Amino acid sequence: MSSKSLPYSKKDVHYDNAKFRHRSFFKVITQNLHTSNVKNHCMSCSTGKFLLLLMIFGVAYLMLTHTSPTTDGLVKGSKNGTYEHITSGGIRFGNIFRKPPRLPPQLPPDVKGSRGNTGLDHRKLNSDLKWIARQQNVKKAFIHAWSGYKKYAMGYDELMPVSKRGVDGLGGLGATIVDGLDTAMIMGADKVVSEAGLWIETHLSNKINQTSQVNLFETTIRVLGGLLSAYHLSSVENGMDSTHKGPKPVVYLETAKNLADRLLAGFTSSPTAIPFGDVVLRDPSAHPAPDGRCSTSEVSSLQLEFNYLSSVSGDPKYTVQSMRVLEHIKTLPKVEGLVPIFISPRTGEFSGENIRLGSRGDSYYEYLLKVWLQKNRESNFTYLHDMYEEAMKGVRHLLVRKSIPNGLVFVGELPFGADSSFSPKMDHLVCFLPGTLALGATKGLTKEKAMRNNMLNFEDLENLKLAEDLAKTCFEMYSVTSTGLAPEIAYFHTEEFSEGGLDGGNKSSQYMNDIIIKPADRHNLLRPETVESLFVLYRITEDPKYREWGWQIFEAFEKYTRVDTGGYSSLDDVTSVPPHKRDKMETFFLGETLKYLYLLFGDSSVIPLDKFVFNTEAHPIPIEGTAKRG
Ligand code: DMJ
Repeated sequence: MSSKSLPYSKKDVHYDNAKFRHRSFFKVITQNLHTSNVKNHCMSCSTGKFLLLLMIFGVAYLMLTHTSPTTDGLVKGSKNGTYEHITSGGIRFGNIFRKPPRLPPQLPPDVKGSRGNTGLDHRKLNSDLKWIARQQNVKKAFIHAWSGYKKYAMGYDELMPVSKRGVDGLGGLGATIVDGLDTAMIMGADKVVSEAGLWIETHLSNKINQTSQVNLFETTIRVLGGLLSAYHLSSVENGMDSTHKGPKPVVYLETAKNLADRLLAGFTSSPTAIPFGDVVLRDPSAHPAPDGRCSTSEVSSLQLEFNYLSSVSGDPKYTVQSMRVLEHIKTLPKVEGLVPIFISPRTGEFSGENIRLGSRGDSYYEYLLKVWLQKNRESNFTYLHDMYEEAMKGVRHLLVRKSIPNGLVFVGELPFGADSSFSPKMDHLVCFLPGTLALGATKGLTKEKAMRNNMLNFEDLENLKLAEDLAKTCFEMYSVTSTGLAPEIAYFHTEEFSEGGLDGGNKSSQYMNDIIIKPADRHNLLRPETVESLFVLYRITEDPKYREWGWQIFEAFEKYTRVDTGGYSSLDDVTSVPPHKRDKMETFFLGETLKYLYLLFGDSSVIPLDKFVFNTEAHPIPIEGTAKRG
């Protein structure tokens, strides 16, 4: 499915109107001759006939000279090598016809050409239509999530869908609005784009200027990342859509600059290269978190956003400050590339010995790879790839084990450092890793293309294999429970570790004895990591099982987390049916979970992985030199 062509109008899949069906050029002309009013008025006179013929040939000429690929999403422009957007109900392209006519879904050329020849072609056709329809279900879910938020919580950070009110859990910058905006753009949810855009234009700057304390990391990945991605996706200068609803792109950029200028206090207030975690935007000023430490993942997951802002604003200060963190961490001692989950902004040293790829550790590893990719693998940044590769070797050597009795591959923890005991605990957060490993192996190309071009070395192949094994484990963490939804944390049964079984499990799962879910870990926060990895693995391996797994997970979200009056809720216990709703819709459900599902079911040329990196909150940022700058 990597390069299938779908038209910009596949959002109209249910639109069954003959006048929108595909007709050959010949048919268009002949039908026009039969039906045109112009014919009735003009065919009786020869000047009329001449004018009609002139018009037909004029239209034919335009159609032939301006045909566009009907690929969904970004396609390479023919003239200048930049990338233009074509929409699947989402991102559109700037071409001769600004507003293209609404058309029904068209089939990819390979399906079209051979339709009806074999049973296989019919199956392929049905499969394509199935995924188009499933993608629309995700869009509907997004609109349902937004409608609840808009009704009960507009302007607040998050929706509490059961008690039908809003809550400011992230400093009060309307985080759901900004986090969800680029998802709406990608889906072509125009009404949401204009409502969110209007709120940002009218309120966000005031909020930023008046807000007291925010967390540097959360605000950067969700709000700054969301603004920058919205800026890019709405900028016609970037070959993007000029018809997006909402304010001009510069509004997003100016708001992003105002926010980032204040967030910079986190870096400039610290005596070391490691920033303080809490920033008072109003002042602006910054201070360390109460225990004086920062999470390693938090200080090392700011660079994609600040680098991109430097690139589009022309001001290097954002890059300079944020990259100092990674340059500094490069010099610190590590355990086979692995790092403790805390670091001190006062001393610049790691704090404690706890090593894990779950909470507080996760996106450190993700950004080593993605910043290197963002910088187009330039030699100045090779050190990041070296750090990433060493760390992944360390993961394979020190953290990867297999469960018993059925051999699920998982990534455990070293809570007291490498010389102490191994814990078979895996946070759901670790499920970002399969996607990152696969991306690192092929650099965003399909596996098939990377193999054909002889691009995969031993490390890449090992990492790709691990990615596939871990993605299966992450999926089984869902299918082993009675709701079909994963817990926040799972333990794995090994020779050394065994603890009660899993009560409330799915009796038909063969992994009931491999996975242990402790009572305190049974909640589900609508997190994205597994579907994120399924999306990346599908793009890279083109194996349809990842889509099927994603659909199964989406159906479970629909069944157990949907609140009829609007929105979706996190759950208390995924092992009990029906599960009790926690009454919180996290912003990343709109920003990440639904976006990755939508992209998983859609055409692979939308936001291609060799042209964009997703920040850790799923906001796509262009790789330098591959998409035109604004
Ligand atoms: C998101 O805010 C980001 O993905 C972050 O890196 C950690 N996880 C949450 C979603 O689970």
